[in-house]
Amino acid sequence: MKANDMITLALSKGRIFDETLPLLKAAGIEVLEDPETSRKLILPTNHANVRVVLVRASDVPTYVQYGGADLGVTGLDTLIEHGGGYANGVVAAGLYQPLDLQIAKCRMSVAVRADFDYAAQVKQGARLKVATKYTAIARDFFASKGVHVDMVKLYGSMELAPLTGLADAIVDLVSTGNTLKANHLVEVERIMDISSRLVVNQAALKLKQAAIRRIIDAFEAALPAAR
Ligand code: PRT
Ligand code: MG
Repeated sequence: MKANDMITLALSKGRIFDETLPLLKAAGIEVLEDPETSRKLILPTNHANVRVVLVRASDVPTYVQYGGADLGVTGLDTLIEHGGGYANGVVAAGLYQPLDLQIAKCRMSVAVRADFDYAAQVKQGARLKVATKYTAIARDFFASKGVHVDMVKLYGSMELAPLTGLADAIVDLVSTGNTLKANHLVEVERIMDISSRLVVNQAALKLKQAAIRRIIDAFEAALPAAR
């Protein structure tokens, strides 16, 4: 088989891998190794010409944009941050976004300590100290509201920032709300709903049209809206 017949799909371990498996199955593709037990970063499938590469969630758009993978599955949050914000729409050159896969759903929200009067601070025009991993989304959101912010970039455990005085507010993903609750934080604004998207390298789509189309079509047919 020629190397350029190979289809490479980039996934991250955890919820994205787990929730993409049923879609792959609908496309007749089965991953032959379990990423939780295997140390391999390239996983074979039951199709000799389809393989899965495991990358960090935030690296999926990069792999697909630059052709390290033909397709990938990534959260809208990660996709927007990769594109530098949503003020100009969700764009990244060479990245085709054919499908909302409706998996790994959550929302991007603003949260504060239960004893912090967010509404009053915003109304007074106070400068807010905001801690987040999602600086582009947070910047665009507060700019659209005309709220001035000092941004503190964090890489994890955002919930700790308001509890330690590092920030007034956080911008983070919320699913059940249990993490906020456990840390005495309350959600004060919902910025956007988040789900995972299929992303495709535009050049690969042209070169491997038939094989990639087959996967996109099978994923699409397996989505809840199509049923
Ligand atoms: O974890 P790592 O640093 O390796 O990377 P990552 O966090 O980018 O990857 P991963 O696998 O954790 O998340 C991948 C994608 O899943 C994200 O980009 C989102 O699009 C989506 N997703 C869906 C979530 C959640 N739900 C979610 N609840 N990502 C993270 N969370 C976290 C959230 O940040 C918070 O800490 O879970 C906590 C809140 O959950 P609840 O249920 O307590 O509200
Ligand atoms: Mg995570």
